[in-house]
Amino acid sequence: MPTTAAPSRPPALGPGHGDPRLDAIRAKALTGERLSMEDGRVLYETPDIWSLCEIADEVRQRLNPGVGYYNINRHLNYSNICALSCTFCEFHRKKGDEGAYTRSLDEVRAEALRAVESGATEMHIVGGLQPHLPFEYYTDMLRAIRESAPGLHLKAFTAVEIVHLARIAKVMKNDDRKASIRWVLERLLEAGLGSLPGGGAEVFDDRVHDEAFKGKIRSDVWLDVHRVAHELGLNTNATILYGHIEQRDERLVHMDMLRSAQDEALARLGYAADGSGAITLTREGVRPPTPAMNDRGGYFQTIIPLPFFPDGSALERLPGPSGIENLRTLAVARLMLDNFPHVKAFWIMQTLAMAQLMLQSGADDIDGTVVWYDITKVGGATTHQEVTVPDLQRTIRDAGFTPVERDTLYRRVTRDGAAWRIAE
Ligand code: V47
Repeated sequence: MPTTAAPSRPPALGPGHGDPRLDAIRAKALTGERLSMEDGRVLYETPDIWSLCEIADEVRQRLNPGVGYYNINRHLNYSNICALSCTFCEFHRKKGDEGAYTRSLDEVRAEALRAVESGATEMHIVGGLQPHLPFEYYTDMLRAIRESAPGLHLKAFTAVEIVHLARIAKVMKNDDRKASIRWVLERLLEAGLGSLPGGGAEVFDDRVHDEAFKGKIRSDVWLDVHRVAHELGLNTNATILYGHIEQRDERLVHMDMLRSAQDEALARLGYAADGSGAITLTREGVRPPTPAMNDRGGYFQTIIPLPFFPDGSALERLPGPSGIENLRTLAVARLMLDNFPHVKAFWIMQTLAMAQLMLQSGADDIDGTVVWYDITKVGGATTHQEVTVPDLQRTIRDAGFTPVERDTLYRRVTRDGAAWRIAE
């Protein structure tokens, strides 16, 4: 049953009409005490959306005071041919379908050069589970980009694709899944992989999985891919795709599973846990991980809540989440994921206007200049999705924050036109 259009929900309270239940939650969040699932339910139920956003902002200001991050990036979708047919996805095609494509290495190289000319620091590379390509296509693709554009950070392949690669390379062993994943990641690393994007997580729940994305990897496998990446020193991101057939409680379970996995990653980097095993970054004196602090990475950088777009998918009958639900979910994610350094309001899916409100409600990042985003197309299939750097900067400044260009690993970038370097 969709959770996004519940008519019985109480109206939001205006400013000054506080929900007293939020006082205790505020105190916990600001002293670095982990919020419980019950706290999460209160955050989802409260009509006092203003206080919720304010508390999320207080936490965000502690972790990332005063700044709004953006980056200059390019998306490369190397193929939309996919062995799966997930009901929520409008991107996938079968070989021979109208509009099906797979990029050649020459096309990939040309795209990388265009990215460099436009000053991009990152290429975000994802595609369908293409059943007709050999494993070498992927390593050759990374090498081709690295050779033509050595400075570009390659954020590539969701956990779902990594498992697909283990299968097409015929190294997938069900009795030692992590070893198979490591085999793939080591080869991709050697070819130039810089980090993993957060896609493919959807909602970590078997019921939702079987109804909406059967055939995709389940939560345990998705988390294993990110665990192995962290063990190898790679940073990764995480997503949650909400507003379709899942319940709000299932979203909270998803967030809880992510923060447990981040506890493991931070413990490996030397962070001390409290008595319950939790490592919160909001405790007094704790500094969020940054590449400058650690010799190596190996943790989740950011959570990206993705609102479901029904149009063109097999779930077109669903309404999709409302603006308030989007704002609420982002604020809840900031508060529940107390060990994630960053929260991203992905403007392509949220819109720039909504991203401004989100910057004031827990988000510290709005993603990048993008150019072409093929997975969901706000405004129709022909929309060229690009904003200029001044657009992004104005969006952030108008929301009350200092725009800061970052690279993929959240290091500050200084630039002179298309030439850039990491700030000291
Ligand atoms: O995994 C698919 C989602 C994801 C729909 O890591 C949909 O920095 C909404 O993961 N409506 C891909 N969402 C996007 C993604 C991402 C985006 C930006 C930054 C980063 C990062 C990661 O898009 C998929 C899936 O969860 N998706 N179909 C849809 N109809």
